Amino acid sequence: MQINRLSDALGAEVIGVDVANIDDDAFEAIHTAFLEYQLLVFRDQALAPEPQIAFSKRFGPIETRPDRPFTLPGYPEVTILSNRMVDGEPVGVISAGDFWHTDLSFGEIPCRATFLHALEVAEEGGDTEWSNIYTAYDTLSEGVKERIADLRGIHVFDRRRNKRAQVDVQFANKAEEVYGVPIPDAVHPIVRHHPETGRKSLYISPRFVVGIEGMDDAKAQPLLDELFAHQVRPEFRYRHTWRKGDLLMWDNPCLIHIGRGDIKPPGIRHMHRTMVLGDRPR
Ligand SMILES: O=C(O)CCC(=O)C(=O)O
Repeated sequence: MQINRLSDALGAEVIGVDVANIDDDAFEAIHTAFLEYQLLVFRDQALAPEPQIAFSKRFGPIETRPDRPFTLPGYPEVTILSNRMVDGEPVGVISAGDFWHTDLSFGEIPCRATFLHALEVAEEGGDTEWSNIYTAYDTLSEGVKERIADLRGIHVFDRRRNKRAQVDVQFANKAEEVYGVPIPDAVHPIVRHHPETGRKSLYISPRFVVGIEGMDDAKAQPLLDELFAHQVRPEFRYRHTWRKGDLLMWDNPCLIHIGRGDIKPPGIRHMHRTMVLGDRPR
C-alpha cells in the first residue's frame, strides 16, 4: 500500500488497495491514514454495492432513511448521485451538495464518514471540493476562539428555512415532500471535538446552520457570516477531479465539502454514495 499526500490542506491517494478485499492489517493502515489525511482516494475500484456497503460498515453503522429519494433499488444504504435522465426523468440526485456542508449535521447523530464511488465521470465538470475545518478552527484568533467556545449552532435540514441555501431546482415542485420531512433541528457545539483524534474543528456550515442557540440574529448572523467566510479560505481546501473507479471517503467531523456541478453536456457523472454514523458531537 502506498499513500501519497494530495495537497497541503488535506487528502491522500491510496495506491495498491482493492477495498473489496482488505484484511485487518490493511484496514488498520487505512484507518490510520484516514485520521491523518481526513480524505482518502482509492483509484480504479470496480466496486459492486455489497462490497461498498461492507467496507463502509467497517467504519460505523450504516445510515439509511426510508424516504430518501433515489436510493439504489434493493439497496436502501446506497444513494445514486447522477445527472443521467431516462425518459426525461433523473435517475439520481443531480446536485447533492450544492452548498458547503458536512453530511447529516442536521441529525442528533451526524455522519462520520461518507463514501462516494464514481461509476461514470464527465469529461468536464463535476469536481468536488473539501475544506479542512480543523485548520479553520486552529487559525482563528484567540479572541474569536474564546467568543465561540461555548456556543452551539442550530442545524436545520429544511432549505426553505435557510436564507443561505435556496431550494434545489430538481426538487422545487415537490419541496414539501423532500424538505418537509419531520426531521427535528439539531443543536451542536460550534467547536466540535473529533471522536477519535480529540482535535477541535469549526463544526458549522452555511447549508445547515441557520442560527446560534440563545443569540439574537442581529448578533448571530454577522458572526456566522464571518466564520463561514473563514472556513473556506483557499489554503484550507482540496479540489478533486474525479476519475472513473475512484472511491473517496471523507471524515465529516473535520471537513466540509461542496459539489461544484457544472458538468458539460453530454457528460454523465454517475456515483454511488454510502454514509456511516458517528458520535453525538461534543
Ligand atoms: O457530488 C458531489 O460532488 C458532492 C456530493 C455531496 O456533497 C454529498 O453527497 O453530500
